[in-house]
Amino acid sequence: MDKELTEISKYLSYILRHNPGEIGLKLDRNGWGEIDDIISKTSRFTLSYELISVVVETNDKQRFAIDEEGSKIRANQGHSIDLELDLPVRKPPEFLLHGTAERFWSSINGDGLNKGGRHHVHLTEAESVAKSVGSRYGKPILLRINSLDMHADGFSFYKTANNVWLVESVPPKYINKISFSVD
Ligand code: HQG
Repeated sequence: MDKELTEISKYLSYILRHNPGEIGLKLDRNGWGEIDDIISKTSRFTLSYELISVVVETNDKQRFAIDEEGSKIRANQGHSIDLELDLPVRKPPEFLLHGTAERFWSSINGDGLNKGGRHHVHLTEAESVAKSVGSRYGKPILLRINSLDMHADGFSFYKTANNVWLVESVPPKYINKISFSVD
């Protein structure tokens, strides 16, 4: 992604996930905002429909979705504001992965995975994704989650449009620290 697209992506993440009020934007209860409103209320960049479309399409993690009519946009995941992503409950695979930093391990081993400031704990099927997510906080470690056992025990799993698995929390008994096999 070129630098301007990255800057716009960060800006859209901020207003769609955390602070639409910063530009006086209204999101509906499922997190959708009118693209025309974003364009007219944004002063930091000269946005256009085409530019926003390019940001959405080229985004490295497919962070955003445009609705079927093409008039609204939302963040696929990662919100801190109160909303309902209206995702269907899904049966997870046997295992899912979570990448985190070594320095968090003793706390996670004691308390399990907590959602922190986000709405959910984020899990992935891809080891490479877990590694890069974990690397943001220090030396990465890989956790394998017994997701199918959790599902059998009544935990609800959701999958976002960009293949992130979401769950409210992960108690320690479902977590195993394993080794990376990818470079
Ligand atoms: C850790 C990015 C201590 C947790 C990525 C993580 C992802 C604990 C950190 C998305 C803990 C929270 C989310 C406990 C959890 N004790 N540490 N009990 N429970 N943690 O950023 O999963 O670029 O909120 O392991 O791709 O790292 O934003 O969550 O290290 O999909 O689109 O607390 O963010 O996507 O960190 O990342 P985060 P995450 P975007």
